[in-house]
Amino acid sequence: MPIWNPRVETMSRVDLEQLQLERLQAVVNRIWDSVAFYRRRFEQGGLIPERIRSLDDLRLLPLTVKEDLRTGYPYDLFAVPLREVVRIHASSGTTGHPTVVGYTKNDLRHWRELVARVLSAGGMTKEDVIQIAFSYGLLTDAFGLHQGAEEIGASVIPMSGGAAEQQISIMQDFRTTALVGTPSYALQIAEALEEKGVARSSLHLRWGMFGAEPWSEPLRQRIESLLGISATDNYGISEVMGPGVSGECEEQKNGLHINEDHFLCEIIDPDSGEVLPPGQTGELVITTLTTEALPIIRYCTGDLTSLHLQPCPCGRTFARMARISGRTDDTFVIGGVKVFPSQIEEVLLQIEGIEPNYLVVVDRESGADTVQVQVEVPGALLTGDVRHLLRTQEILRQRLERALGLTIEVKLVEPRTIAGPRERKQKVIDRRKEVTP
Ligand code: DLL
Repeated sequence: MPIWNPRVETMSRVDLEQLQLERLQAVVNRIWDSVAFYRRRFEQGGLIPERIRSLDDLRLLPLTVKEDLRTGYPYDLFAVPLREVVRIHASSGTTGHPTVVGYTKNDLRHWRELVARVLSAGGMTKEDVIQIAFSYGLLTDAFGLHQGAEEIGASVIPMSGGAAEQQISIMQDFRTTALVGTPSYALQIAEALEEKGVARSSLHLRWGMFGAEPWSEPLRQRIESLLGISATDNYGISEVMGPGVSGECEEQKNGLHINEDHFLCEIIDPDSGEVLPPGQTGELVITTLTTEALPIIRYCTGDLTSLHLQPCPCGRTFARMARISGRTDDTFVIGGVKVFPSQIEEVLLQIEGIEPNYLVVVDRESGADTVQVQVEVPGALLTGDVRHLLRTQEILRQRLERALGLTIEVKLVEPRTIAGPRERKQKVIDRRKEVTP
């Protein structure tokens, strides 16, 4: 499989680390000069940019968390004036403040290049017709992948979401060879194909590149066999750019190559903050090395993975990260939209007589993700007037659906039935990982 930028993607680790150090020193100097938030943080820690002399010194720098970006909403953490920003996106999720990401012209140039690398690693070339099945909008997904697909010279179809049948007929008519979207959507499309008895031979599909949410090896196999494609995983997070952070190579499908010349990745113990060695699982922390508009230092992604430095038979020298195995918090992703349990809590707190004792069960049925919110209600409500009970259930459902923008099933349960997870602090059970489709 061709490597998009062989000079960079196969460079020796020694050269790579030298490049990373130079870029790290440059970014630290830049934010010291231009982002008051970081200047304050550095000063509080008695740190000056000159202190960063080796890559190991990275750990002297403070961690940045999502809350910092929210507090700085919308533009406080930007390192350039707005006139230099040519694109603005926002992260998914929260009802309150999303986190805002800005891009300069150079940032967009880099973004295109990095997504091009990931698409090439997934097998795609200028010969392909790539159907982007992410929604075009504020999120980084569709636009990020779209411009990378154009960069490799492919013919790009900005399909967006929609009914699986529409995706299928466009695939047939436009002779789509590659599908790009979330794995759950790909499965829905694949199952619709099977249900409708559409012959696979009526499609020209060869590749699939899926990401933006967790998925498993069995799910990959199922999608591959239903669609008759080779499917790869790709990872990104809007706070540091969006898609294009890392992606699997089609040859190995064993870990996602990180674009390490633009992102410095660490794995930390989420409780102690201690940096963990390669191979150990912990929280992925990313420092951007080239970003101009929103440079970010040691960003705690909340995603659990491990890093692997062993050479890959594909020839790329960039470290690989394991498939994301979970989250440090209870955030979960449905169809590419991130949901924070605090959003559910906010809704419950607004309803009189209801305590925010709840458990979210995320599952997958016939390819579609489902969300059930179990809520403890006073015993008197359960044994009292049935109409009142049903009304409460309906109000909860409507308000949760409005707040989260998702279809929700509400189940009212007796007091203290959710005691276990509550004590464990765990508010979400994600059964999708257990499902072998
Ligand atoms: O989801 C960027 C993206 C778009 C990546 C399209 C890949 C493809 P956010 O909306 O900020 O950005 O959500 C980022 O999604 O912290 C992970 O929890 C989750 N996530 C992204 N990719 C994967 C993946 C985009 N391949 C959050 N596997 C991240 C598991 C993923 N989780």
